[in-house]
Amino acid sequence: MKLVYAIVNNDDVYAVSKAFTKRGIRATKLASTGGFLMAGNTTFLICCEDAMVDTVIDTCREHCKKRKQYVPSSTVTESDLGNPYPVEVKIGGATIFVTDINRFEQV
Ligand code: 2BA
Repeated sequence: MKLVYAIVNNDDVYAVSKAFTKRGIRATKLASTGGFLMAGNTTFLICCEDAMVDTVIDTCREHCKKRKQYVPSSTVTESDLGNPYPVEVKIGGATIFVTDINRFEQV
């Protein structure tokens, strides 16, 4: 079994949740915050059979959009402190980690 962590933009959460449910994928949603932009995002925890992992990733790929955002250049590098122009940051789709599960119990 695997545990998939999928960090998803809040704007994509509804579509991803609906698609997981339709495909029989069980998930827990955690409210999370990106360390860089310090904006809210959502982390899905999905424990599933190994054979299901690709379906989980494909579902995220289908429903998570890539976005651009502009941030002050001083956010990105200390050497740019004097630069008045914002810097483009590309966000997402989803950021996904897959880990092994040693034991799964529901008691
Ligand atoms: P944030 O940390 O708020 O990052 C948002 C976007 O800002 C990132 O998009 C990336 O394009 C950019 N970014 C992040 N750190 C940067 C830096 N030091 N310099 C320049 N640009 C930077 P994504 O890569 O798509 O990440 C979206 C969200 O996924 C992140 O939000 C964070 O919550 C999570 N994430 C991404 N990579 C991670 C990792 N290696 N470990 C844990 N969480 C991660």
